[in-house]
Amino acid sequence: MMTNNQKLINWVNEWAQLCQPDKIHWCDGSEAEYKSLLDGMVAKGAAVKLNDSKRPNSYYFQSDPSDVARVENRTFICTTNKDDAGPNYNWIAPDEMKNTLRKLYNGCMKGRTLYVIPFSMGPLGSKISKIGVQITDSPYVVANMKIMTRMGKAVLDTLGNGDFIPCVHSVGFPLQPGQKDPSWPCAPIEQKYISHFPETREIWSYGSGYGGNALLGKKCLALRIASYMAKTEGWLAEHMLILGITNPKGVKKYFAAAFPSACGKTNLAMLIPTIPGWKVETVGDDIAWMKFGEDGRLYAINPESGFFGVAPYTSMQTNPNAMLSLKGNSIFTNTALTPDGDIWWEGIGYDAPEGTITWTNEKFDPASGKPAAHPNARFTTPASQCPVIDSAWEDPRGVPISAFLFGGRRPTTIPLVYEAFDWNHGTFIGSVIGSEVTAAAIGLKAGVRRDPFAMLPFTGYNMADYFRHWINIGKNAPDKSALPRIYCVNWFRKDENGKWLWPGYGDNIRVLKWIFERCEGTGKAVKTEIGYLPSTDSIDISGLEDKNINLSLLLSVNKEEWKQEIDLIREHYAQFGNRLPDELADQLNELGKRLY
Ligand code: O2Y
Ligand code: MN
Repeated sequence: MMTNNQKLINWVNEWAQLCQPDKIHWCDGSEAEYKSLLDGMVAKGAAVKLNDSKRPNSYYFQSDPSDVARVENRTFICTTNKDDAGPNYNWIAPDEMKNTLRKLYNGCMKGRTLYVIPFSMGPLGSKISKIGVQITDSPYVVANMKIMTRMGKAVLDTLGNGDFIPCVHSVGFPLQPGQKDPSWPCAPIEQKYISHFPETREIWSYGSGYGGNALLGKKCLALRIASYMAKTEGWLAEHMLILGITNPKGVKKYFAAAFPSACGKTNLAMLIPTIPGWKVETVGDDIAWMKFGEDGRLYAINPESGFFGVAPYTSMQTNPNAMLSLKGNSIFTNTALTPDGDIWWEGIGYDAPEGTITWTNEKFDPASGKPAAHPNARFTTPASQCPVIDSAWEDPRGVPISAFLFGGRRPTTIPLVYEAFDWNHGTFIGSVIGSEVTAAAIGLKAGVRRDPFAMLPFTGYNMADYFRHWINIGKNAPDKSALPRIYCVNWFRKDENGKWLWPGYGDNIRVLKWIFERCEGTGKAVKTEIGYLPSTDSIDISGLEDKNINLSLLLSVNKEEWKQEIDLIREHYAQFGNRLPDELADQLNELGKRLY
């Protein structure tokens, strides 16, 4: 045992008694431990070691076809009162959930090893960081946690006799004596439970070995439990990337940005500017924890130490920095495997070599119409390998945030960029972001799918109370003039023929540049009904390949579309009843008055 923390030792022993593993292993976080776990999985046929001359120290996994993504319908917020979970979450009372799960956990680790993973979300020793301890019976989870968090003995040393956030995980597949272990053990969907107890700061996850269901530091701790703690303690735990942007004079600022899925969040975090002299560097690609510093500014850390990114359509064209981060020391899950021992996926930028194996372990037939990689195939890779990782990415004090960006995929209505009038208006903008979906997306109604602050699956409490928390952060800020400015961005506006109006990718620097200049006090803007918009001459389009950029359309406010938007926002707000903060209802009314 590597600790004298009696509370931790007792907790591990209690769970071991219930789960009945064959062995207990306290993870020290060493390279030797990592290698031995992965080599063990290779020996069992659960993993493939990739060709060292192509991708050194990297491994390939195929999950069970029933266990390929976060399972929102099996994710629960277990607060004492149902209303505290609110209208957007599955709720079961804590005692009832614990009774159900104790029965499932009983003997669930038979034939397996219980791994104890001490981990820190955030740099060790930072005032903003939090320590968790996850128990799991999945060596795959241990290996991924080693990349995604600071993990092992050093964490126990920092913890001493202090408090930790307890995280329980099992794949839910006990082994009878002599029973063969499948390469990806997991439980059937109706036995999967990703359960959060925000009031007691506990996570109990059962039945899935995949991503956000199983790497409990990420969505479960760093967003659902942390957002509840942040509300109670007066800070922010957000589903935001963090980037540093430097102008040609060497002045640097940091922005944090929230987007619903499929908006290119990782691409923006690692953007390569198309305007000479500008530089973008990455602090984080998914989560930001922020607290006020002594100077009254909000300081952000990335609580993670790796990227768990979507592989398909990541390429040297769309995101060279992500591709270069994957040069080695990485884990690939549900991509395709090439005959020469490397990985492949749709949109990687070249054809699959003959003999490529799909994520379902079949020979890939491009004519079959079935993809070789699962659309949610993932890479797990150390953030330190990103060629543009920011020099301050592990600064325990965090980085000072100058601007928040909120976005979504909106073919109509929303201009390329606009600035909020003030904090409450910015909170209003965050509370209504979303992406337009077509009816073809299975199980969804066509229209705008709202994903407030991109936190819909991730607040550990009632979304209306989360809005109230954002209003309160502005109200109680030590220096209101030091609060980040708030922007709405939309790279996805189309013309009447359905053609994208904006090139996106590296050209998004042109929008970031305007935001940078606004924060400096130099960027020009016009006041409109919806916020401050750039004057058309203040977006730098010099050197753009496409000379026909229609900036007037990109920056136009179509009043008829906005009147419809108001009706849609009213419907969205209705679900929160009288828990919706008055300040947001007022924002909507004021917008209406400005437009009618
Ligand atoms: O499918 C999963 O389990 C991964 S979910 C995920 C992973 C990395 C970053 N963001 C997300 C997300 O769902 O927002
Ligand atoms: Mn995410």
